[in-house]
Amino acid sequence: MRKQILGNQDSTIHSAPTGALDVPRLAVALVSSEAPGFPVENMFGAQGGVGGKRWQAQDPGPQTLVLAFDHPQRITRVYLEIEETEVSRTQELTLSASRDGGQSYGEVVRQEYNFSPPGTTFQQENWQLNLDQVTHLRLWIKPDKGGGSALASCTTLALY
Ligand SMILES: [Ca+2]
Repeated sequence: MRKQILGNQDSTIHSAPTGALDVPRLAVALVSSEAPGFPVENMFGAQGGVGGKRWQAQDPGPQTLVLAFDHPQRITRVYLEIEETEVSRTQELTLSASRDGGQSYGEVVRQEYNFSPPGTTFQQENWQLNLDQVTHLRLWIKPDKGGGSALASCTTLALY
């Protein structure tokens, strides 16, 4: 049974952005760590933008999120938001896709981004892709290339 409690204000928070794949319904998320109050669901809700609810890692260092889809998906665009208001850091990120049930992955995005608060605090990406038959999507984030104790986080990951 799929149900919604109409009196529950949280019920709208986890609905996907308009037009995006409904990731919570289509996939199982495997995440390397999750801080209390910053669950991975916050990446897939409609509430994004500056100050939006986010996922945040429990521990410093590299983190991996794998989305294992119930059925293979076509993905033509990935939209990502990451906010950092406190620490200057160079973040490394890769996005990889598997078409064979997670046995092997091909890298589709590799990127570095410099956060420099208070000037540069909000990363926004819109990657045009052409992926078919995706069984698993893997996001790897190393929050600080310099090896500092920064925490990985992500405000929005929307798939189209
Ligand atoms: Ca969010």
